[in-house]
Amino acid sequence: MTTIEDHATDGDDRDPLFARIPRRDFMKAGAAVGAVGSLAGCTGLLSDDGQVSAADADASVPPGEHDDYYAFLSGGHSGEIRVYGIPSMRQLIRIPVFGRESARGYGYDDRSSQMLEDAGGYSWGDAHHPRVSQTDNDYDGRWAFVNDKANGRMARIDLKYFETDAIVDVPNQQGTHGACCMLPDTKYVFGVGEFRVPMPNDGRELDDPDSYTSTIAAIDPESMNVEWEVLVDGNMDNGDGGKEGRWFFATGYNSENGVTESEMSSSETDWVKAFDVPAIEEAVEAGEYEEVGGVPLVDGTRDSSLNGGDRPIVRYIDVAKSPHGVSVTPDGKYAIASGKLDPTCSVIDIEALAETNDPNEAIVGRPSLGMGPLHTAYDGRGHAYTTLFIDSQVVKWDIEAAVEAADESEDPVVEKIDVHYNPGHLIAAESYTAEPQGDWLVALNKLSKDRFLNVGPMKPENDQLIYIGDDDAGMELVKDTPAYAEPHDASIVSADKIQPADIYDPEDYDEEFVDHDDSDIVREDGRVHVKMYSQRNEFGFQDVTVQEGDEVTFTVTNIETTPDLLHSLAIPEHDVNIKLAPQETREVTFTADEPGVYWMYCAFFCSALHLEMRSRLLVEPAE
Ligand code: K7E
Ligand code: CUA
Repeated sequence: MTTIEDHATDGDDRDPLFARIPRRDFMKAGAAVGAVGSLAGCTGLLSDDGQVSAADADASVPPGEHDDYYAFLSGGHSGEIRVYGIPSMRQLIRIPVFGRESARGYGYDDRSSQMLEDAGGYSWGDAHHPRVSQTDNDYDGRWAFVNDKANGRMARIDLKYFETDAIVDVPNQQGTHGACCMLPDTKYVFGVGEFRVPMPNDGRELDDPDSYTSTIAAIDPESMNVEWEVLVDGNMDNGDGGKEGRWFFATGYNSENGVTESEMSSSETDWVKAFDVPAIEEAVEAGEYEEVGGVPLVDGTRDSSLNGGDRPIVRYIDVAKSPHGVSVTPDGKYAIASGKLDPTCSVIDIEALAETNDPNEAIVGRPSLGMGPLHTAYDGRGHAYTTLFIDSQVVKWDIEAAVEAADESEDPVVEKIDVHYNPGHLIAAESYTAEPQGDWLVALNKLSKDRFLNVGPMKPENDQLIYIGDDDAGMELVKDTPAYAEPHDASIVSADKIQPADIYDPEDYDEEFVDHDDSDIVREDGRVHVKMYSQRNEFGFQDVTVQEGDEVTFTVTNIETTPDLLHSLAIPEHDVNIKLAPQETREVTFTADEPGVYWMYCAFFCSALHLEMRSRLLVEPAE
């Protein structure tokens, strides 16, 4: 872990070039400068006053060195997750989730294409909120989850292999927007329904918006089954779970039940809904639900009898106009909802919520921060960092000062920094856990405008790295990183908390491992099953002959045990392309409908004889 705390002081006999670099990072920064020669003026590491910026130097991550953190960024309507190293901001890999992706063969082999098919068969999704599973309020490195706002789905990414291994199509939800884990131990993954629609949405009722509904869904992280849902008034937007296993919070911007923009933004207040999860579980246990879409649906509307007694299952908290993000502070004390159309954030005292009958009494602070507050992250030192979409800034503020402020003349704002431009989310290292690291923050800016070379009318977005580790020196903008549309949210996880595998374990998948001696071709009633291994530089069969019209299945294993030695099976003109990492087996099924010769080849450049690694598929004309 690299942090910057103890800045060098006077009497230091080091080269003045490094005077601002903390002692224990001196070697690393020295290496960074050394790597590009001694002309520090050319390195980009000098600040205006001729000093090396400590944060700059520390963020350089020289060639061959590793980052301190993994960052999982959503890809928005690209339907994927991107993995960055922090602080280098290097993109390490992409993980396709809701759409096919040919480099990985995702959506091409039978297993992954069946998964996409079973989840609705859509070719894209809108991935917003990647959240990593936690145990005891800390990242456990097992899974990441991400929502699909476009089609009401939730996906799971297995962090052993950095690949999507489950997608659930959430019943009764059209747009699953907010996503997050029930903490401390990821008992559920919550999907937060945004678009209100008729239930059932089968055309019998179209134009009665008051009867449209939205729900939150509690999904079991192991089985990915939807355990229960709660019906609410108004819509919902973002969500976050408390740290103690009781509360879940969701913002909503359409308490008006409107369908036009002006209807949706007419009311001066909307709600944060606080879900009392154990109370909901008791209601489910007691059978107090209706089964809709195959899942227990609990009535959490304001008029519901379940909201009448001492222990309402959903508390409706009035907050200013159309709030957007909500996140719980690392100590679990507050849920902070951002105003979006109002310059304030609402600070909700979670303990007070449990003790009062009037949920509005739980609002203990309402700092005025600037225009367009959207999302808030934490450094673990009592500060909140909120994006200001309209002001194009990140504002750092003191949480307890905002709570103690007797009136609005007491300003909890510590500092503002310009970002470029129009930030949506921001994320600080481990901000979603009980112990944020407090060093790096990334602002996910929607517009880059002129920050990069012009690439035409569709500009990249701009993910900016900001150093927040020095409260005296203030926030420091360190890096611009162009991003393809469209990162929304991210999770930043210490590198040592994730232990990806180097090669596959055949125990982890159902396909039959095909070793040297297992190569086989089984023919039966117009079906051909080819089992073959792959290794440098050959497939198990030099030729495979089938009949026109045969349904052909290839089961192929990469029997290599050397990490990073991938093969693939690509078949021209059959839309076949499966990726085979070491010890991985995949199956692909297709119809051989055009007679001819097809060179099956390996698409990963695996050795000097890679080009020769090809076999023939011979399709004989039908008689
Ligand atoms: Cu603000 Cu989906 Cu979290 Cu986008 S949401 S920015
Ligand atoms: Cu195997 Cu190229």
